[in-house]
Amino acid sequence: MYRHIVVLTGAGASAESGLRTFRDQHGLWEDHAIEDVATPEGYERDPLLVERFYNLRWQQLHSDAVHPNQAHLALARLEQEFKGEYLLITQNVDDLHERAGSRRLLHMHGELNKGRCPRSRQTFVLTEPFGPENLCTCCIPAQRLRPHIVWFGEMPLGMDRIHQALDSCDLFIAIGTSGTVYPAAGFVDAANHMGAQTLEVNMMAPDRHSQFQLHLTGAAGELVPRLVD
Ligand code: BJW
Repeated sequence: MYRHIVVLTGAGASAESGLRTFRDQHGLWEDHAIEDVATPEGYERDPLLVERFYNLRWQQLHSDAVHPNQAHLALARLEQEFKGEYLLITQNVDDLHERAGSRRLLHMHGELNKGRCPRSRQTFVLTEPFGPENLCTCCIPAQRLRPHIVWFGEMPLGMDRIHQALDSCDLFIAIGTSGTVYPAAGFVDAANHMGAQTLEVNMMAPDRHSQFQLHLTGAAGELVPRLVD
């Protein structure tokens, strides 16, 4: 029996909730240049363009059409029923894991629902999309909040806690991620190195497929509930 499970989710885990992935056909990077909307330099050049990109996604996330899917619900159930240590690391910036009931989770690439003070790094929950009125309350003069998103070249969040968990896990499961973005793409190597069992759930065989010991091929919404049962 397993004593410590670490789960990593990517955009494929939210695909069946109607949120676009990045690199699949019709993915977000088809319509947007990465260097324009997902780098600090792009934000410096054109903050309004970047805010618009995240505002559209914020609005979609808060539309009536978007709900947690069966994969999110099954992971919340796993967290509740599993007696050992558990950590869900998500690369996703949506809040569908929380809405499904997950609590022991870490958003390593930030959260769509938050803005961050560029000076103090304090975060603020966004109850509406970005605009000039989104100012921090921690500085004088108040600073305009930036998206609480980890862009390319920036340090992902919670890396100490992630490494601690990977160092002692005996099961590592990656769900719906293409394995193209580091450091998340390297977590499977750390888990293998520690002697953990490594399992991938994906619609197809992505970049770091061969690093996993076990593979489940198909839709996360169908496979994750079966895995948890
Ligand atoms: C389904 C499904 C269904 C579909 N069921 N499956 C050269 C070599 C190595 C590294 C680098 C390098 N040059 C630069 C780097 C570093 C860089 C990097 O990795 N670049 C690569 C592109 C080469 N990384 C960084 O800069 C990171 N920071 C960093 O490294 O800091 C230094 C550091 C050093 C040492 C330790 C620690 C840190 C920061 C990365 C920030 C990523 N940010 C983004 C955008 C912001 C968030 C947002 O706007 O939402 O995060 S990029 C984007 O990609 C987003 C995602 O979280 C991330 C991963 O994408 P994901 O989730 O895998 O989605 P897709 O679309 O790629 O894949 C979906 C998958 O689902 C597919 O496989 C489908 O088949 C599958 N799927 N439907 C199951 N129903």
